[in-house]
Amino acid sequence: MPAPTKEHTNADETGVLDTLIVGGGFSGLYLLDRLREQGFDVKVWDAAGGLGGIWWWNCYPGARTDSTGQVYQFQYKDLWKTYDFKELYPDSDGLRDYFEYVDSQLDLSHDITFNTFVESCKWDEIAKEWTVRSSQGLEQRARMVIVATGFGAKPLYPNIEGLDSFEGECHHTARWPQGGLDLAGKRVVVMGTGSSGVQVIQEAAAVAENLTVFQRTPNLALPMRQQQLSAKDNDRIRENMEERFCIRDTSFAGFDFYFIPQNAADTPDDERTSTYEQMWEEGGMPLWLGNYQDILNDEEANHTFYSFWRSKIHERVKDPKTAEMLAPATPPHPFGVKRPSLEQNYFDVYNQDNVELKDSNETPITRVLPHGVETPEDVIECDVLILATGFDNNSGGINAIDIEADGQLLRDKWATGVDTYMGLSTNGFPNLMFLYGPQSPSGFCNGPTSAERQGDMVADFLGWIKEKGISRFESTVEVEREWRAHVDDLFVNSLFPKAKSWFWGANVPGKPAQMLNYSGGVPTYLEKWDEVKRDGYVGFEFD
Ligand code: N01
Repeated sequence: MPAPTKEHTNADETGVLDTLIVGGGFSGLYLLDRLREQGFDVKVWDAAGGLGGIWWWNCYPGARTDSTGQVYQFQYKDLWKTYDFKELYPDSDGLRDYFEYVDSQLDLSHDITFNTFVESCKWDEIAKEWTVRSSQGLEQRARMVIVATGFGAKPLYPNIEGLDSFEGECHHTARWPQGGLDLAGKRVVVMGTGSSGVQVIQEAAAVAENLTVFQRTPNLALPMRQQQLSAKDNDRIRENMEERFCIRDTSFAGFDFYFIPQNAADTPDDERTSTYEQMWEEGGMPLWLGNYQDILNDEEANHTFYSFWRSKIHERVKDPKTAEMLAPATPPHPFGVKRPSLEQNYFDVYNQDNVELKDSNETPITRVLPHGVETPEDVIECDVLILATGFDNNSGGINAIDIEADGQLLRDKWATGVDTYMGLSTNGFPNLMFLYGPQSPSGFCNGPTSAERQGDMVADFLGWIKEKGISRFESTVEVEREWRAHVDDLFVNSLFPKAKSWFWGANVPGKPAQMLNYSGGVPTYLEKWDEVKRDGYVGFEFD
């Protein structure tokens, strides 16, 4: 691995950086490295206390990827050739170890300031630069700002009376104590059964004195099929990684598999069931984004998989009432239009005497008391209250920053809906770009794939800007209107509106209902950008 060749500097002689990147997850790190290599003076500011972005924050018991480590890593610079994952699906400690490894190879943290929450970015039209301030009072001027805060930077807290009065341990999964919290022998309540909920529930069920889970919508979770990996396993896996990376760059969601090029609706029942059985044994995300090609568009086709899934869950859960709550006869929504999680023993824990499932539509938590939670039926005493209630996804982390240009705040511009050009930029806010931003493939794209492919798009674009001596760029209103219409059009013509999901902001009370994730697939997205680039970055205006 070559040592970084660029001599790192803080800024030019006037104290202005070329680029400040907000956020040091996969996307921010990749861009940092690419821009450094292009000779940019670039820094990253990150609110986290260490590397890894969302994997630094999400350190709750059981936090782990829903993608195999092999596809959930950087492809570039052959970093994958010399790193061994200990598990097929690494946990947050495993991910932190991976980021340390990347840092040891690329010396990224040299240019990152941690524990630095960016509070504001203000554009100066005369100087053509941004002034960025942190909540701790740091200030930095930069010609360009890249917001790479990820899709889950802003935790969503439920609005429940008395939450502040709780005298036990109350934590959002994404703000879990860094030193850990022992759940052994505790009385635990978990609110939420999304990916974070499923994972923390599995761990809490194993050690808690008792665990009460509040479910609002069943999670149509899929088997993970976790494996421990030896050095030999890693060597074997690496043998065809080149091929898998090629698929990663050309598949719908940036994973190493494609949809089955056949409709479930046109497949004979026996054949379809046997395919489902085989995929079920293999487990993982192919059951979602590598299933029959019509599964996310045709409700009848979709239902064939839902029925299969439901029968599998009912086989595992002994109490019929609980089984029905987890996997109801009437689907809560079509399969896969809300992100399914991967589980190891999630459904089995409901067979344990110490675990109880509550339907929060019928018996919601109405009030939090100092020593428990109150429902219309009873009071549940508890020591630990876990809020696995998700995020103000996609736009929440960006809107948490006072991004201001020409007297306008970005969050005000977006108050009635997000407008971007391919999820990368927005009119009225020059020299500002987003990575993994709203209206990009984001929620439908494997994180590292997006980090690298979108990172390349942005790095090439910024390199071109520099080469041309351009001091100001801004995308136009027309192109962002077209992009929004395109994203919306894909959405209304799909099954996605049938689930209240974070994909379109439906999980956040009062948030405008709008698709925030480009659902046209990564290859189409990349092709569209190729056209933009080929035509001289059409859609942008330059000074
Ligand atoms: O959040 P979520 P998450 N009253 O929004 C419930 C990624 N991720 O942190 O479904 C009652 O999915 C809410 O109910 P409902 C991954 O992309 C990945 O779990 O809205 N309930 C839901 O059950 C994932 O999709 C990994 O009806 C309330 C839960 O809380 C995304 O992050 C791990 C409520 C929130 O689920 C978000 O996952 C973790 C209320 N007021 C996360 N408010 C891996 O890769 C919310 N809920 C492994």
